[in-house]
Amino acid sequence: MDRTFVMVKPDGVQRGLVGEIVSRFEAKGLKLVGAKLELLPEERVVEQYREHLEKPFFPGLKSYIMSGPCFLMAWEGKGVVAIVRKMVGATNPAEAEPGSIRGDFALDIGRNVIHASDSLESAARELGIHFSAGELVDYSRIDEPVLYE
Ligand code: IDP
Ligand code: MG
Repeated sequence: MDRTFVMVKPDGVQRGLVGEIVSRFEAKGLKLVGAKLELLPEERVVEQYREHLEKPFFPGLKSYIMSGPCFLMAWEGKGVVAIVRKMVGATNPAEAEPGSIRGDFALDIGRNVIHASDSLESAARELGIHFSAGELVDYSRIDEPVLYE
C-alpha cells in the first residue's frame, strides 16, 4: 500500500491545527503509520527542500520551518499521495479551493500550514529523511474491510 509524508508546519502547530488536520485524514479512511513532534535540524530541512535551494524564497522558507516544532506524519492508503495533495490544496492559499486545508486555514504562500509529498518517489525520499524504519508501524485498521472494495 502507498505511503506519503505529511508535515504540519510551525504555523499550523502554533495555531492549534494539528488535531483538525489529523482528523481530516483519519475521517477520509487513511491510516496513520507514523507521527512525531520535532524541531527540525537544518540539514533535514535542506534535504527535504533541496529542489528549492537556489530559489529566492529558500532562506525565508528555512527559517520559517525551523521557527518552531513541526508535526511529522506518515499516512498510508490507496492512492494516498494524490489524495493528500488534493486535501492539502494549492501551494498559494489564495488559490487553494475552499474545503482544502490551505483553502480553509491559510492566507499567505509563505505560511501555508502544511507540507505533503508530491509523488511516490518524493514520498519515499522524504519518509527516509524524517523517519527510521522502526518508527513506521504496520497494522490493520478495523474498518479496512468496509473502506476498500
Ligand atoms: P508545495 O508545498 O505545495 O509542494 P513547493 O512549490 O514545493 O510547494 O514549495 C515548497 C514550500 O515553499 C511551499 O509550501 C511554501 O511554504 C514555500 N514557498 C513556495 N513558493 C514560495 C514563494 O513564492 N514565497 C514564499 N514561500 C514559498
Ligand atoms: Mg513541494
